[in-house]
Amino acid sequence: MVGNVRAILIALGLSGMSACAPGEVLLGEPPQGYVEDAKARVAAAEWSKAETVTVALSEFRFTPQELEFRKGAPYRLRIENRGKLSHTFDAEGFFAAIAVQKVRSGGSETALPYVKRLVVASEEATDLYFVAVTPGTYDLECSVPLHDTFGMTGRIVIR
Ligand SMILES: [Cu+2]
Repeated sequence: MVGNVRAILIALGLSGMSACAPGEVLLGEPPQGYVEDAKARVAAAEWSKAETVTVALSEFRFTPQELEFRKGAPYRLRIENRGKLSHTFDAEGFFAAIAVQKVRSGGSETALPYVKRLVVASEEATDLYFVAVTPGTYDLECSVPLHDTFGMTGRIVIR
């Protein structure tokens, strides 16, 4: 991996845990179960009104542990790793329930990606710009081995 790639997107359709740079995420057709008209929803949203929500990753918790979003509203979710270790923001059900405008990390941006998991290195941050689409309650966890056992789990609600 290139040293200046600070956060990593892992796209659906790539094998196993292989990581790739933000520019290599899966684009085009949505994976099964994802929002199919994400592009139109992103285009229709009023991004100047996007609310910023911050979640911190550390050893070994998400702060806050529960995130809540309103259906139809645009957000910038800032995921900050304030810990000493790399952590992931793993919430596939949630990612399938939103329309992503872009992901920004380490100075690079990826437009209209389908995201499965975000990996954030120590003292780095990733911004996820999205519209909340499908109401529901979704599990959040860090998928680094044992981190969930140590308490890195959470919940995301779209109302
Ligand atoms: Cu972790």
